Amino acid sequence: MTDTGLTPGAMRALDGAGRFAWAAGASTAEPLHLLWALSVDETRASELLGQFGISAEAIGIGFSCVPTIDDSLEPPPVPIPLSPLLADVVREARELAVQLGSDDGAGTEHLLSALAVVDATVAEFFSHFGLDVLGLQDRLKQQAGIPVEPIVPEFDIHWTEPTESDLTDTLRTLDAAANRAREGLRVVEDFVRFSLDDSHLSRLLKELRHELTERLSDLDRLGLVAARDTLGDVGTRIKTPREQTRLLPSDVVVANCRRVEEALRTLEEFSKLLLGHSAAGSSGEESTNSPRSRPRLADPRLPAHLEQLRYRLYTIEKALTTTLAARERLAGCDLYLLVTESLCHNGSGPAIRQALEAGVRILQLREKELTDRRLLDSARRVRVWTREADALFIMNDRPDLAVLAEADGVHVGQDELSVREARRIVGPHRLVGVSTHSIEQARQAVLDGADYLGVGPCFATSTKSFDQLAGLDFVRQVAAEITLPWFAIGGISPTNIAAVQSAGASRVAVSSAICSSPTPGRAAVEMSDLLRQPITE
Ligand code: TZP
Repeated sequence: MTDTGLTPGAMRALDGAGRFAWAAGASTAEPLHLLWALSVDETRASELLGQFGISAEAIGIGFSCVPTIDDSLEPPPVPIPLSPLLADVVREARELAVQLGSDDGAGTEHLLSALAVVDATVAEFFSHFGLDVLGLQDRLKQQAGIPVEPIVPEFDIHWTEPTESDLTDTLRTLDAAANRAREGLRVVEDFVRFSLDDSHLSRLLKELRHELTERLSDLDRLGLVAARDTLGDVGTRIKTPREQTRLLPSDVVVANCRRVEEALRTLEEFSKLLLGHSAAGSSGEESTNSPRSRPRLADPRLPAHLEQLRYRLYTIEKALTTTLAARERLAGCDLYLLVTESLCHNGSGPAIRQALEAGVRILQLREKELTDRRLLDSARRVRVWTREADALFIMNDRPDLAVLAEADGVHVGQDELSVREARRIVGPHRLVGVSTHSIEQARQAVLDGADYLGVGPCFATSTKSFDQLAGLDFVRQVAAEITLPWFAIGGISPTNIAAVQSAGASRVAVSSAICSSPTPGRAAVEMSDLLRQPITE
C-alpha cells in the first residue's frame, strides 16, 4: 500500500484520470475520466467491466463522448486536481477497502465500486449492463472471503411458468421486431451510403447493424423462424395514410430510424421475458418446473445491449437529421467571412457592407478584444446589415450575445464552450459551428450535433496562433468522410485556394484575405469566382 491508502494500481488509475481530463480539456478530473482510465488499463476493475461487456468504447457511447484511448496520452504539465465528486469516490473506495479488510489499501476494484456508489449517472450506466452496486460489492466480499448473506424477500414469489403458446407469441414478436430492425437499418444505411455519400455515418450504421446481427444470433438460435406466421399476421393488412406518403428521401430516413428504434425497444422488452429463471440458470441449475425445452437467453445482458444499440442509433439519427437540415440551410454559403475590426483597413463596417454586396452569404463577427457592451453594439449593427443582405450572421465564441443580437448562430472552438453547452444557450434553431483540427474532433463534432465545422488550419496564418498545422491532409480526410457542411480555414488566399479545393473543400472561411484587402468587396468577388471555377488537378 502507498501512504495514500491506495494500491499502486489505483494510483495509476487516478493518474490516468488526470490524463484523460487533460486530453478532454477539463480543469478537474471527474468520475467519468476515472471510469475511462479504469477501463483501458489491465486492472481488476477492467476485468470486472469486461465481464459485463463494458468497454471504453461502450463508455464513450453511453456518455456521448469519445475518449482518447491512447497509451501515449501526454501527462498534463501540472497535476489536474480531483473534482469534489471524484474526491468522494476516492474516500468511499478507501472506506470500502477497510470494510473488506484489504491490507493493500483501496485497489481499482474498490474505486470501481465507489464510482457506482457516489455517481448516480455511472450507477445508471452500469445498470444497463446488468451491473449493480450491491452485486459488485458482493463480488468484492466473496473475493475477500467474506460470506455474502442471501437476500430474503419479505413476500412470497409465485412464478407462473409461461405456456408454450406464450413462448411462441414472444418468439413471434421478437422475430418480427428483429426483421424490422435489420431491414430499417439497411434502408437508412443505403441512403447514407448511396445518396448522402457519408462514409463516417455509413460506417457507424454498418457497425451498428453488424453488432445487432451478432447480438440477435442468440435469439435466432431459439427458433424465431419457427414461430413466424406472416400469413396469419393481422398487421400486414393495416396501412396508414402516413406510410403511403413519404415524399422526400429525408422522410424515409427519419421514418426508418424511428422504425428501428421502436423495433429495438420491442426486442429489449420481449427478450427480458426469456430471462425468466436466469437466476436458476446462472447457478447452473434448471428450475424444477421448467421444461427442458424452455428457450433461454445465452447472454442475460442481451436486453441491456439492445438498449445501448438503441441509444447509439438515437445519436446517429440526430447527426444524420442535423446533416440533412444543415446542408439545406447552408446551401449557397461557400464563402464564409470572419470579420475582425483590427484586420480591416477602413474599419469593419465598410468591409462587411462591401463583402455582403459582393455576395458573401455567411459572416462571423470575431472580436476578441472588445468589451461586452461594445461587442453587443457591434453585433447588433452587423445583424441589421446581414438581415438586409439576407445573409447568415454568426457570433464567435459568445452564445449569450448571439441570442441578444438575434444572430443566426454561434461558432465555438475546441477550447471554448462545447456544442452541447452552446446549444443550451442558443436553443435548437440557431446554428452551432465548431472548429476542428483533427479527424477525431470532426467525427465527434458531427455526433455532438454541430451544424457545420471549421476544418483547419490549412496554412500558417497570423490571424490565430496554433501549436500544430492540421494542413491539407486533414482537409482530405474530412472530404473523404464527412458530409455535414464544413469550411476549410486558415491562411486561405487567392494564391492557394485551388490547392484547398483540390484537397476536397467546396467551402472556405477566410478573414485576412478579405478584411485586410484595401478593397474587401473586390477581394470577396475574386474569392467567390475562384471557388466556383472548376477544379483543375
Ligand atoms: N480558425 C482557424 S484558422 C483561423 C481561425 C479563426 C483564422 C482564419 O483567418 P485567416 O486570416 O483567413 O487565416
